[in-house]
Amino acid sequence: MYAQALDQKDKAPSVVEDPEHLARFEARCAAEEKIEPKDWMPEGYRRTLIRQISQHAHSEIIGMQPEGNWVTRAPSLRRKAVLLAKIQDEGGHGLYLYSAAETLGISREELYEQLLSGRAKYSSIFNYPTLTWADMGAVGWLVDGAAIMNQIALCRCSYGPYARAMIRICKEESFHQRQGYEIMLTLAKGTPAQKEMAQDALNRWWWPCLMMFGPPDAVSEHSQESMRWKIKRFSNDALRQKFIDATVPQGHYLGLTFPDPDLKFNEATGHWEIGAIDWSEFKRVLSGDGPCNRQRMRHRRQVEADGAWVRDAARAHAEKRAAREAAAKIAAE
Ligand code: BYC
Repeated sequence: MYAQALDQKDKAPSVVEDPEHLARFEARCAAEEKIEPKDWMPEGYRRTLIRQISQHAHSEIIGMQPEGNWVTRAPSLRRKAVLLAKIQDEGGHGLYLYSAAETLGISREELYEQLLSGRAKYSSIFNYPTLTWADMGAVGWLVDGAAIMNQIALCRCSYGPYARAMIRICKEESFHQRQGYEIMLTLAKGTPAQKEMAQDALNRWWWPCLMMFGPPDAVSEHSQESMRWKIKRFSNDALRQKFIDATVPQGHYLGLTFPDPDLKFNEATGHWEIGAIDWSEFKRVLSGDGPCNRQRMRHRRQVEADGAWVRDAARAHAEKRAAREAAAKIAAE
């Protein structure tokens, strides 16, 4: 079912690893040791990390777009300042993550190229539109809420630079989640029209947020290996369930309902149970046919082209400076 969604990636030939190195590496992962950039690592581990960290970085950068849509229309100066700060945080997260990916031996230019050519993915969630101000609440509460659920576990990832980047990112994400919930709370306790706007946002964002955690465990291609290598600590379904259990009571506290007639609490297991997720929608979004995929990439390419002169100027300045320093060194000798 998912094969089609996966066919764009680089299927690099598998590398035969030295069994002694491999055994030592696996033992280090099992012993919860952090793997650092200069340590030996199997090619598959390196590739998996580049794939995941870069997908994560691209998500942060593309994720600025749906929120950027509301900067000029935020309902007050305070809301605008908070939203701007949040979007800047996302940009910062993208930069830490690109730096973490670079420690694995891939250049920033190559990472950008993979995004712009469509070879690298970014999170499915950012291909949905932000139609009303309540979407800023729903994105913070649900999208950042789902992100934290996934990322708290990544703070214990076996790869040191990724794990360390995640610690700071999670602190900021938790502020983002709270600001989103506070917007929802204000709307839910506001006029009937405001409450309706909050309900409509929850209706549209709920299912796509559940898809953020990735395909069901039974078809998750990378989970098993990533969990053995301690890159992932929990399976996609386990994190999805944690998110559902944490979020449903928050929605009920707002006085809102979830767009799922099958949602029910199972007293025996202590978990909320949901109806069937429409995985054909997830597959469609991943294959480039979501509501905003084309718009997001068009905008990203335009921004890249618009910024070319800045990169050229910075490069020319660095070259001039290096030449000046080299000349000064020769003169001093
Ligand atoms: N969207 O074997 P699986 C944020 C792909 S940013 C798109 O389970 P894995 C925020 C997956 O890549 C949130 N693609 O994969 C920013 C793979 O395809 P490839 C982003 C998805 O890697 C701004 C295939 O499906 N967070 O929070 O073991 C504002 C099979 O999946 C998705 C991260 O990136 C998806 N939702 O597990 C607000 C966290 N799900 O690569 C908020 C780091 C799956 O083989 N990433 N795919 O072509 C991860 O934890 C893991 O990569 C995933 C997937 C759980 C997402």
